[in-house]
Amino acid sequence: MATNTPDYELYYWPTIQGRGEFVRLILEAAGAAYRDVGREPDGPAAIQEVLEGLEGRQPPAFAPPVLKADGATYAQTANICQLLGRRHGLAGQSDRDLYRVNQLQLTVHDCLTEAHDTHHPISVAEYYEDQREAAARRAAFFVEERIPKFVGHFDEVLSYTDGPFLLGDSLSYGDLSLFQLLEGLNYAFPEAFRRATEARDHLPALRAGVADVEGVAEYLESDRRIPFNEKGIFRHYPELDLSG
Ligand SMILES: N[C@@H](CCC(=O)N[C@@H](CS)C(=O)NCC(=O)O)C(=O)O
Repeated sequence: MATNTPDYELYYWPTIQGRGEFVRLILEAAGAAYRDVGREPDGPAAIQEVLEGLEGRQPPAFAPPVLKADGATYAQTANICQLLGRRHGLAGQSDRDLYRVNQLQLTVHDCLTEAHDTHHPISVAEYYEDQREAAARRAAFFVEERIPKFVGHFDEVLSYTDGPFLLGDSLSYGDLSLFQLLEGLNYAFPEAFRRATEARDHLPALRAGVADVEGVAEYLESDRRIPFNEKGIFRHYPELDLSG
């Protein structure tokens, strides 16, 4: 949501959802005013500056996404999500809630990393096409063993309240991130995801509940939501999915 007086600046690659999407979803759900700087004409140069800590006395960040808030820069997706979640009432009511949400967030990131490594098991610096053999081996374990294990875990975690969210009817930033992960798995590995979720009651309610949040619903329909594509973390290569 770009306005003249943004509260936040997000620095992330302009053509993919990637890890930036976990940040965007919180900003959109919160109705926060932000600039998606990477998508502006001088975005790549701005990202480089913020990564190198060239703006004032900011320490460098290892990799995007980076969030600028109140003149300070913050990196690491889970860290940014927690910062925004706490500021915008999306982190529960207590320390116990906060750590529970963070636990979910970090598990989402564990799965995210494994999903990424299916198409880049050897090196992020090389093309998928140059590591296809290793990718096929890696992906086979992911779709057969890891997707069912993660998905089963998330469903069970959600079963401890009346739902639809981790903390019951109170949305947290962990729910937004779990939503994004599930959308991504569904895009990249539709057959494995279908099989892993067919007997799961709580995940469909979570997905529907998040998609129905006012700011999220509007965002998902907007052109600010970059479609999934084969440059991002969740890539649909049919040869890496289970066969139907
Ligand atoms: N753990 C970091 C990982 C950041 C990361 O890997 N960013 C990717 C884009 S999604 C990147 O540009 N990495 C560049 C690199 O690792 O050299 C986070 O969650 O923010």
